[in-house]
Amino acid sequence: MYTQALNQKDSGPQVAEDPERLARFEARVAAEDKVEPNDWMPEAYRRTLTRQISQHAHSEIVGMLPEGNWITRAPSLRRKAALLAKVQDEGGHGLYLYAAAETLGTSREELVEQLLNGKAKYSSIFNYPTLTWADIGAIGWLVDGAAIMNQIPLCRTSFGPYARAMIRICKEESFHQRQGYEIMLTLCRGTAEQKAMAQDALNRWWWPSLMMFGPPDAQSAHTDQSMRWKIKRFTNDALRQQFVDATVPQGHYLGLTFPDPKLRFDEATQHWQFGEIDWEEFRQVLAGNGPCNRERLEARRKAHDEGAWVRAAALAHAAKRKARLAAQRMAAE
Ligand code: FAQ
Repeated sequence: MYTQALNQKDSGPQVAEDPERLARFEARVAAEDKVEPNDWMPEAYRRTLTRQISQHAHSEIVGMLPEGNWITRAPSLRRKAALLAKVQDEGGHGLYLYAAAETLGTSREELVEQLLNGKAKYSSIFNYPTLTWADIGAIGWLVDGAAIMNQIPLCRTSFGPYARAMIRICKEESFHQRQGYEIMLTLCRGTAEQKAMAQDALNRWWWPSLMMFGPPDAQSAHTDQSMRWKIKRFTNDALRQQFVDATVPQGHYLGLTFPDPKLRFDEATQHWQFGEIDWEEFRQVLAGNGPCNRERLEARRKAHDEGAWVRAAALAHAAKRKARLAAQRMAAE
């Protein structure tokens, strides 16, 4: 039932909830009490969390692909070791998040199936190609930087397992962001050719990074309800603005120029104002027409098929272990 509902809007099929239970639930959320898997929760709360957490998990897993492309070509052993560790962390984040989503009643197999059959979304950002080594710097600096801005507030999200998973994830993301910025700094202090490579990476990753925060608030289907249930703590536009304010001075420190002629600091609001985001590009990427959508899903499907024997072996091992433990218990009784 939950799986069927996963891709429907929260405003979709409404389950008539018991008003008293609903009021008690809303009072708990308002009092900053954490909701735990065995607690009663409205179906729409379960549905939107399953949607958000599983899409987040898929993003981590698909997000390993653009960087994985550079592990064999990292310019030194130190860079290779750091990138390898980062990509492994992302695999780990996906696993914590699938585990958190499973506590809401949908199995990991079903969630993965939704990714592989194209029904579930994953972050738009991972449908762009990594053309040069500087892209690895730009991903760490901008993509992980945007991810942290969005995810720090999720450490206080109302659903306990998601909030707890996010604490560790955010610590690791912070290392990822720094390693990216350090790559950019090294390139910007290098030769003119290296600095040009860093500038080109910023030019290509800036706008897609701003799109990571999701559609403008006025067009966001889920923000209002998710804010009321304290799943989201800030709106998409508020986080996007925080990211721009934090990142623009970092780019200027690198000596780089942002690909936005309208970018300017507004003394009155103390915020960086930025130009119009190309939401048509965002819609196209979500519709499967980004530069790498097909390639990413094909890579995931191939990895899933090639990993079938690992899953079968793990299940067989678990079954043998369970039988052995049961036999030992029987013998001891
Ligand atoms: N891409 O009503 P809203 C990372 C969809 S992890 C694709 O605003 P919501 C780590 C949205 O799902 C990056 N789809 O939705 C890393 C919904 O569609 P649906 C992932 C998007 O949920 C770094 C529809 O548009 N992070 O980067 C996107 O309230 C480096 C309407 O949108 C998370 O998932 C998008 N950018 O707010 C890994 C964080 N934006 O489901 C490797 C957790 C929106 O109705 C390397 N998620 N959509 O069919 C969130 O905070 C929220 O889900 C938002 C969207 C803010 C992403």
